[in-house]
Amino acid sequence: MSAPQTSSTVQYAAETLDLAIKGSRVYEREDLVQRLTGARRLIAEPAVTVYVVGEFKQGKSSLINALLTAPICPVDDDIATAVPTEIRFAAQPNATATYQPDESAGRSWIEQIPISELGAYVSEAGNPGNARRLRSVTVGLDRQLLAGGLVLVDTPGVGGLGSVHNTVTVGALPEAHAVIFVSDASQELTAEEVKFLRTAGELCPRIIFAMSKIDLYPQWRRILELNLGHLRRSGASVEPLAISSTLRVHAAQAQDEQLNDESGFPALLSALQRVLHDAERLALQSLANHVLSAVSQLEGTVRSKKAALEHPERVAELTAALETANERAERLKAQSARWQQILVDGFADISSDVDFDLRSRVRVVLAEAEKTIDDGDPGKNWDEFEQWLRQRIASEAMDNYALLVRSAREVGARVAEHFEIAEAAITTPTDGAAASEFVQSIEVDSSFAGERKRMAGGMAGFQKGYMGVLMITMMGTLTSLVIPLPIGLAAGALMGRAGFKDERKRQLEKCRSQAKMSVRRFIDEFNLKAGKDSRDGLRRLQRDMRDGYTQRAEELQRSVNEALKGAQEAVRKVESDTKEAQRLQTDLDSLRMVRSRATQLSESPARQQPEPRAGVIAGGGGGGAG
Ligand SMILES: Nc1nc2c(ncn2[C@@H]2O[C@H](COP(=O)(O)OP(=O)(O)O)[C@@H](O)[C@H]2O)c(=O)[nH]1
Ligand SMILES: [Mg+2]
Repeated sequence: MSAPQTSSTVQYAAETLDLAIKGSRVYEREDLVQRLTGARRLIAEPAVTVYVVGEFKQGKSSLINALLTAPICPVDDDIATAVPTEIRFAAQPNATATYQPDESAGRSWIEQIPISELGAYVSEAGNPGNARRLRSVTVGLDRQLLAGGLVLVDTPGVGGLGSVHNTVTVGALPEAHAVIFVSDASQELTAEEVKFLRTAGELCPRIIFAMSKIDLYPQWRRILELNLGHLRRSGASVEPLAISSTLRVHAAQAQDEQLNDESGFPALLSALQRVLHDAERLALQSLANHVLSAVSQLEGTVRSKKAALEHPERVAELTAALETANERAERLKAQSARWQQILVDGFADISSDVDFDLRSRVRVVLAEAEKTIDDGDPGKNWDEFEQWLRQRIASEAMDNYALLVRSAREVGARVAEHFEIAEAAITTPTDGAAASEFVQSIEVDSSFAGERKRMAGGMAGFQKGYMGVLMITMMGTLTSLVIPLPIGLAAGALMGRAGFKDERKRQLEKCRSQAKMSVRRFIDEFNLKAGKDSRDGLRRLQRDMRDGYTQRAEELQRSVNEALKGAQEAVRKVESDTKEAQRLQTDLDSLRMVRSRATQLSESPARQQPEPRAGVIAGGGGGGAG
């Protein structure tokens, strides 16, 4: 549901978009109308997603409740969150549960649930082991904090960061705007947490580290100091904060401003405001680029019409220049275009790199696993071993996924770069006859191609199109695979050692080789499925990028053709209608006005969000990270 807050900048952007759509309609450019209409989503339904992650019991759910000053997410010593819970704005409070797709039906389904019964759905106590087979729960609340489009996601964190459950969260990170990583002040960050933070930083642009429960641990400043050292050494880039959800709740009850400052929440709220602010700025820039692109194309048509009308004697020259541009646009669409080659080769490379990386990682785990089996007794510590193996594999899979995302982004940026160079050559033909004053007169403002923020073109589309599908299916793989328990030695061991030494040894060897066999089966299966998942994901991604750019190339060609048609028609009108020339000039003036509005939008800082108020306690302000 869309948020009720509309700032004047967003209003201005919406009006600018409407003007551009109107212009495209006048020139019967349904393709541009469609693109611009689609771009409205950027401002109409802002969703700024922030994942709250961390090991289990660190205070993630409490943090969300304290942010909202409402007991939404179940918290208790024994209640753990079992299902990702999404909290977003809704004028009418409501909650819905999304179920995992049915084996037979193959589609996920949704059910309304009473907010008061949330615990029965999202908590480990109410829904043990996620027996209800929920995929996620969404809660809509009419809180001011959420009104700007902020979506908070409470995650399970069951079974550790590198766990199978957590892969669902990891898969979603490339689409998240920020992550709040929660770890309490009872001890330093573990090696696993530091590793997670580093990898998460590769997947998501902004990581906030909230060290929690500072009310409970008087030595929290020292722990924070140590943690900052660990993070510096690991090269993880995070914003550290120290918070206490308990103090925040007390502060809200007592309306105590000073206590609220002590809770560290004002600093957390302003960090969130910055996330919202950046997201809005990116959305406005992206919207402005769409408008600029459409305006440039329309201007090309209008200018060539006008030029032909005013200088009929030089139409041949103009036509020749436009025909060259047309050929270029045709080539840009062809499979032999440079950007297409980069896309195809780039993705082929990623596919083999990612595959190789995964295999190497898994081989290391396999060697570790076999050594563990050789050194121990699989019959005795199989449960722990199994859990260790799953964690190791899931953790390696996460790093492998980070490699995939990083490489795909790099190829995406290179494709965008080459496409834009070619695009600029079409909109500003420069060679041969094209250097004439005619071409000057039809030249669209080339500053557009140069100025454009690359991220807002190719990358924004890429990020949107990218779903964390890989990891979700991977999770299916990992949970469905049951390592068969080897016939234990427990009974034999109970018989005592004396007299049975050889027999015991023989049985132990047998057990070890069975254990190794089942580990290999597990790993083979994992390799097979994970390999297929990443290949499928990459294929989808590549197709989306190819389709997106092909569409842009077609648009461009259509623009050049319209310009060509316009020039030819204009010259047929022998009367050299001054009225027509005037009308075209008016159109050009309108387009220039839309252009300047869009330029202004892409340059202006986004609106200042009104400070969120929780009770009477204002967000914003300093304090917190001592
Ligand atoms: N003293 C104190 N306890 C907290 C704080 N935040 C969370 N807790 C407690 O820590 C436990 C785990 O909290 P929870 O939010 O469920 O953790 P999660 O598993 O990470 O979501 C609960 O017993 C909370 O009451 C805090 O700021 N101060
Ligand atoms: Mg929780």
